[in-house]
Amino acid sequence: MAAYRGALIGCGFFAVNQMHGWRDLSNVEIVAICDRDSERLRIVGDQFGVERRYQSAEKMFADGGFDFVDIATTVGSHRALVELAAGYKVPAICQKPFAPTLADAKAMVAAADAAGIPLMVHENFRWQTPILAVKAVLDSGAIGEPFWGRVSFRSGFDVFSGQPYLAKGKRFIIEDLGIHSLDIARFLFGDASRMTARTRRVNPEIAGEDVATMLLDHDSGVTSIVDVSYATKLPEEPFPETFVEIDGTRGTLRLGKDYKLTVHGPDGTLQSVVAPNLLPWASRPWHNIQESVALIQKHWAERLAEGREPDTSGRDNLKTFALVEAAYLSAERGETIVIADLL
Ligand code: NAD
Ligand code: 89Y
Repeated sequence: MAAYRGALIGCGFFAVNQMHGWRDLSNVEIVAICDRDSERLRIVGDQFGVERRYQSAEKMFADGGFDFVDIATTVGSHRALVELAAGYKVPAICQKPFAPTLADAKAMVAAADAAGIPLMVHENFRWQTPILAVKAVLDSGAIGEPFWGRVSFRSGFDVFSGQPYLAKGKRFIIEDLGIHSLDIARFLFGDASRMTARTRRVNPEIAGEDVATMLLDHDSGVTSIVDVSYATKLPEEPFPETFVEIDGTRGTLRLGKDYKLTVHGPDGTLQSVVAPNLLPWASRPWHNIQESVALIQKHWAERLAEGREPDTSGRDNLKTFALVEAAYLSAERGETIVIADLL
């Protein structure tokens, strides 16, 4: 028997990656799955050979027999499902966006704390191989102290065919994708204290904003720009690559197209390719995201074993989520938002 028996709720578009990631971990076995939709339940159950299948999360928890739950549903159900897990004292992973509002997210962290369970947000972009490579360069001191940075995701990829709900929400790119870019900015430059943002909707066929430009003041002294767009038609489509630019006191770092990393310092210029691995079940161009799913799940299992809080815990994610809220508020009011006022 595996060291950890898991249950997964939400057998949709993205959960298949999570199921593959769990299958690759020798000490984890997914023993039960749940989806309201019987067809999705059947497809994923058959593909991964899971016998215990539920259309009701309540019933699955009542039957029990698992050590953690992986919540892979869309945002509307996250709070209820995390609170359900807390009620049964079952450690939980929750997909991003953590919650519809910061108030919901705070309540979820409080529920997990009261139950004494670990709670991790599946904030996987900081686990991408190229982003880990950027962080390693920063930590090595090769470019000195960073004072300016840019985290940029600009694409014209059709995300709506796989995730049609993305076209319908009042909020789109900041909540869906910018949330990852903001988390990367926190991962690289530390927590931010102030946010100024501007948004636009370019695509007339969707309800929310598809372009956002955000300016952040980090406590470390770094000023960063986080810019995201799904309205950018480039000659070569970079989806889903995040580009990074960092200026430091001793040099510069640039992560560009096709995972090319250039590090320039007092000793010269080093160029390398920090491409993600193409896992056997992965497919281009998603392989960068897919590998980060496997890596964050490994991190979860390690932290469960050590009894330590995961890096992207619910508590940590409140600080990323506050940046999302602040960006919408700033764009709406045309003002700079102080993050501490939200937390
Ligand atoms: P989806 O709509 O394809 O799948 C969600 C599934 O959950 C559906 O099959 C639905 O029937 C089921 N469901 C919803 N509420 C339920 C409930 N209360 N009980 C049981 N089943 C329920 O959505 P998706 O595209 O797979 O996205 C799921 C989540 O993953 C979203 O929050 C999305 O933002 C996130 N996501 C994350 C990444 C990433 O890289 N981290 C990438 C894509 C999507
Ligand atoms: O939902 C989004 C995510 O988290 O990563 C990419 C995505 O699938 C579309 O923007």
